[in-house]
Amino acid sequence: MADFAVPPIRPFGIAFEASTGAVTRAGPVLTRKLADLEGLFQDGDAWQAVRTSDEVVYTVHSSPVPEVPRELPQSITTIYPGDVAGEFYMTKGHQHPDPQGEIYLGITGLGGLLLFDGSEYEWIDMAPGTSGYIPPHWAHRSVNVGSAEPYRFLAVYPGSAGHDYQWVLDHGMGARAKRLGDAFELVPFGRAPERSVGRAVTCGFAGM
Ligand code: S6P
Ligand code: ZN
Repeated sequence: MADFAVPPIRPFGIAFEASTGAVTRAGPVLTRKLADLEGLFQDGDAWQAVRTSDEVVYTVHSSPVPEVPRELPQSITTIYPGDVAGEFYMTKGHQHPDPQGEIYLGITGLGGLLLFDGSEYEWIDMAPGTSGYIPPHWAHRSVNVGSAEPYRFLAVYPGSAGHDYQWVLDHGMGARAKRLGDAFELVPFGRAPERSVGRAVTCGFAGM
């Protein structure tokens, strides 16, 4: 498997393959299956029942730009359609331990960017061409909100930001994106540690 490059890095172009999420030049590729998402879906029994299914929930194709200070790594995340007991497939979600901003750009499919600062959450509808801004100190998770096609986006982030996944397990993400007919709804976390101040918003994309 390809690895990150070692600085100093000379300028180079990166091709993004919109139909697969692959990048050229290629760096590491991460695959997250249902079994890798322990403790994240609200219905733990439903997750237990499907955890061995070997189903891929999302992939992350990175360029060779390394996660080190002063570099700007890029990656393409692809979240496949699906849900666990009505809660849509999503990324694990994380905080940046070194609080720095990040930019997402929707490429294919329809999704959402859920942000949580520990007390309030925000939601950004993501579609091809939509750029979502993640300010410092906001944990972030991406969701495929139920369209039949994969939701795919580009992420660009400071190489020194880091990834804290335990923060999300400890604090939650403020809300959950769940199926509501042909659309979706955001349901605030309802029990400790799921408590939060947030908005119960019903959202949806026409034609889904
Ligand atoms: C990195 C950026 C994304 C995510 C990717 C997977 O800062 O936010 O590349 O790593 O979408 O999400 P997660 O929560 O599993 O890292
Ligand atoms: Zn991030």
